[in-house]
Order: sequence, then C-alpha cells, then structure tokens
Amino acid sequence: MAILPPPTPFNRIRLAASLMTVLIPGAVSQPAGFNYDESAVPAYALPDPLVNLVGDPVNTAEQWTGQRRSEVLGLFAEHVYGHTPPGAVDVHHELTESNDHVFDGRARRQQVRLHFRANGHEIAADLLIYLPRTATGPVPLFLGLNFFGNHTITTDPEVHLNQNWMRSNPEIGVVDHRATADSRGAYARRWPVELILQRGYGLATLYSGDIDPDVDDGFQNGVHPLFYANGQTQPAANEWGTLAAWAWGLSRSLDYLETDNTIDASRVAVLGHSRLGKAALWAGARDERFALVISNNSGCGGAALSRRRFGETIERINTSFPHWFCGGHQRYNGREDDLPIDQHMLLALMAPRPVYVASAVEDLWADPRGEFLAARHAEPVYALLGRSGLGIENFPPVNQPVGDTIGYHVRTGKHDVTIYDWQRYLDFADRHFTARN
Ligand code: GTR
Repeated sequence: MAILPPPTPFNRIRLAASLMTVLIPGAVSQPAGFNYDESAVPAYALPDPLVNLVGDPVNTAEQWTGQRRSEVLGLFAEHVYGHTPPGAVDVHHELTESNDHVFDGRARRQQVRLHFRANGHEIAADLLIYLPRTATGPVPLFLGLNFFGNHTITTDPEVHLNQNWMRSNPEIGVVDHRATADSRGAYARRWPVELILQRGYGLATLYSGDIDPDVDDGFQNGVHPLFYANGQTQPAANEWGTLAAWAWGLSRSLDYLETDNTIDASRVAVLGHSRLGKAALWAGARDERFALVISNNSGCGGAALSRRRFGETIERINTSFPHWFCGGHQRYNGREDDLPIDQHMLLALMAPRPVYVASAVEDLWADPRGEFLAARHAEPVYALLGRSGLGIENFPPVNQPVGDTIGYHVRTGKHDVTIYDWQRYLDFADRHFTARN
C-alpha cells in the first residue's frame, strides 16, 4: 500500500489540497490545461458498432447477439478494463444483521457479509439491503457501489461502520484512511432510501473498497490476489484493473440477491456515480442479468466518448488513476483514435436492455455532450434489436429527460447525484419494469 505519504500535519494539508482536486468525489471541477471548448473538439471518426473485425456489416439481430456482441465485449476487456479471470472463488454468505421494522416499520433491513476465498487469500464485502415492508411480491431493486462505506449512505444508526481502508476525507469524518462515527450519513443526500422504498423498490449497496481499495497498490490487496496463477504477483497487461474488480463485486452481489425470493432478481437496476458509474457500465456490459443500467456522471472511461478529448482525457485518467483500467490501456494515452472501440459501443453492449445516461451541465470534466453523443451513437444497435433508443438528434435542453430504451438527461448543477436524478431513474425503471410485467 505504497503511494500515500505518512500523515504528518504538513503532509495532511498538502494531501488534503491535492485530494480536493482529483480524489474527492464531488470536488472534481475543471482542472486547467484541458479542453472545455466545444469548437476545439478535434475531428474524429467513431468505429462502427455494426461492422465486425473483418470488416463485414452486421445486418441482423442474430449476427449481433451471436457474434459481434462478444467481439465488442472482448475489445473492451482487452484494451480498456482488462479481462476478468475466469477462475472461481469460494463464496460464503453470512447474514450479520437483520431487522424487519426499520424506518417506522416501512422497511426491512439486512446486512449480509459476502466472503470470498481462493489461493490462500480472503476478502469480505458487506451488502446492505433495504426492502419495502408492504410489498406483496418480489420487489425490483437498485444496486450500486458506494465510495465510503454503507454507513455513509444513511443516517440509520444500525448500519455497520466500515472498518476497511478508504481514501482519507476529513471533511466527512474519514481520518487516516478509516471511517469514524462522524462519517455516518455523510452521503445520505445521494441515496434517498425512503423515496426508493416508497416507490416500491429495494436498495442494495456495498462499499467499493471492500472489493478493491481505490489506490494504486500494485494489486496486492482487494480481490486480485484471489485470482493470481502460481507465481503471479500482479494482473497481466490485459487483465482487470480496479474498475473491473468493482464490476465483479456487483455481479457477486447479484448472485446473492438471486438467493432471496423476496427480491425480483430479474428486475435489478445497476447504477453508479462517477468512477462507480464506469464500474456499473462495465458490470452491465459483462453481466446480462442486470435488467437495467444507469450511469450517473460517469465521464471518461464511462459514458463519454474518448475521441472528443473534452474535459478528462485517457492520458489524464491513466495518470491520476493508473489502477482503474488494465495496464494495456496506457497505450492509448494521447492516441484515442487508435482505440478499436469508443464508449458508444459500451452503451450498445446493454442492448436491448434499457440504459440511462445522466449528465450535469456544470460537470464539464465528464463531458455531458460526449455522454449524450455516446448514447446517440449506441442507437443503431438498439434499432437492430427492435428497440427505439434516444429518439432525438440534438443535445436536449437542461432538465428535460429524453429517450425510450436509451434514456438521457442533463440537469442543472454539478458533478453529483441529486433527487432530480433519482426521480428520473425511478420513472425510467417504472416504465421499463412495469411494461415487462
Ligand atoms: C475524478 C476522475 C473522474 C471521476 C471522479 C469521481 O477525479 O477524474 O473520472 O471518476 O473522479 O469518481 O468522482
């Protein structure tokens, strides 16, 4: 666990200042030296999702589903997120706490520890689940990773305080890489649990760092060592980084949700904000059990087109966060046009399932227009599979949700998750989940 200096008072100040610019979710603004001017976006040509690697057109749904889809998935694994090792780990689910009368009897709560063991290594992740108590049948549910522990998403005092390493953030009570009681509820405004429950949905969340700490530690902790071959000490250049590990954690959470018959595992929406939105998209691409996928301000390496080089660039993200993608992704620093894919093809991997992309006008670092354009250029794949996508050509006005099977909005405000975002996600899920039943 190398890179962070010891917490002397001086270092703390220096660290706090540098964290403000790159590490604290929500504190990301517009670092200087990057392009925020639409007229300076270079000319670029996007790869066509419907032309396969040998140059043949993909004309039928069968060709997409039977061949091209796995080709595109393979390209993202090879060049962007890294291949997830195929090996199995030993999994054990432990119910650590439950209560059938929370929020004045309106909800049930479960805390489940997922234990993963292999290769002499073991990690555990705590899944926090809230379910509406009045449900008459299995409930649909939103699943997402959080940044600082389950106890930060709610003021509910019974939620276990996370004990694992996390990025220091004294402003919210995370001190010397550990959560303190002061961090309880620090991000509750981003997780309107009671609204979600009222609308008839469950919510499940887990701390991303339980799966892999968000630090460039040479992959010596988190889930990676569980998969090392004999003598292997770090992932190969085309093997998974941290985002793919987080996506793996989302799939393992879904494995658990499938075992609870009060949850409708065929109606689970996976969502995430920012870096965790990138992970949610990769999870949705790899694991077609996720019925609906939501990207909240995911930006570079998420929903935004890389070739636009607007706001955050591949070189910048690989420099600030060398552990997020596979090692081989560094080859594309400053060479976006050489990538065999762009992020519209990541969104296309969700087809024909509903996918929602949300941006914020002030979040230029994440390139709202690039996120919109990726959604738009995913449309031909949806059309091939008989689904209507966004249905509009031009960037929509602020606070005006658009689209059918591909949803999009750009709201007022900053890089964040707001009630406005959640209301749109709930409406979108209502529309698609109800339509199916
Ligand atoms: C930033 C990073 C973004 C985004 C953000 C976050 O520093 O440049 O890609 O992931 O962090 O996760 O809040």
